[in-house]
Amino acid sequence: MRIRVIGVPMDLGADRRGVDIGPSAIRYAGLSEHLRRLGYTVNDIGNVHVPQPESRPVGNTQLKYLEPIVQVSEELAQLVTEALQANEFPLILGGDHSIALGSISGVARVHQPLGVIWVDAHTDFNTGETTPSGNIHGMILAALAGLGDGRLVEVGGWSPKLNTSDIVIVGARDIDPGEQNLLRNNHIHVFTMSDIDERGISEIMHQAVAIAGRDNHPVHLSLDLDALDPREAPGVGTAVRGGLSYREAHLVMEMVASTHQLVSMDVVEVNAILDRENATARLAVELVLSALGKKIL
Ligand code: HAR
Ligand code: MN
Ligand code: MN
Ligand code: MN
Repeated sequence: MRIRVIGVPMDLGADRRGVDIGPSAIRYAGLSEHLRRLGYTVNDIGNVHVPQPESRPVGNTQLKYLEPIVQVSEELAQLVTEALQANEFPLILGGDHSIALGSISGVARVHQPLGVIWVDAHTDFNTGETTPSGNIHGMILAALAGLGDGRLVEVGGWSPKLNTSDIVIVGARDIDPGEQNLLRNNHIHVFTMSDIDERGISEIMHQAVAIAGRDNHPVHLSLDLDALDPREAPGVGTAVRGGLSYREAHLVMEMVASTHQLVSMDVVEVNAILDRENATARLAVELVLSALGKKIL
């Protein structure tokens, strides 16, 4: 099995610099070597070009850097589709979570319907109307479901990329009021940290993979490192207390792997400036390995 690594040094979707060096930090943590040791052939094609925020106008403050984000998304979608057509597993390294617009659009062009497991402290289900920040990384899952500004929704030239019934969010604990309404009205499956505390991560993940992967559908995994507790993952821009433990996060990955339905993955929001000794990037590598089949025994 071959893996195609695609770096996206994107920080236009978030407020903080530092996620733009996420791809380098994850590579420096030994991603390719570890994947090879697991038996994969790795084809790292380098980074997509992303403009520096200082070189571009912010534009509409409800949809900051919309234009360059759409531009990068189109390019990334194309690269991801090409990887799948070449029979390689796309592993996309962020960058902020806005990169999932391009990555998932590229996968959904090939695999339809596509299930998505979105592991995140946030639900990223805002639109230009509900956003408290104007940061597009908080709107991506809604855009993929066909909600929000037309230019985000129409990336790749069609919409929606995902059925609302094929989306599962795991680890949520920070949801904005407008986002809550959208999630409820669209019947999105959200497993919050309270659900995980009450019922345990194993039961939650049995349900999550059953929903996203029903009828043997292909599944994309989008891993936002801020899903983990900040004690485990200090290098993220929007840390929220009370997240997944180290082992819970690994079990999430292991249970996704055991479906054998995973077709693509992105790893996002590693902020190398805020990190401590690259701990969050190293954790990201470990979690990727678990998602791609590494077992303890
Ligand atoms: N909900 C907030 C907003 O829309 C913050 C969400 C973005 N943070 C992330 N995404 N890291 O998961 O601005
Ligand atoms: Mn996110
Ligand atoms: Mn998040
Ligand atoms: Mn089917």
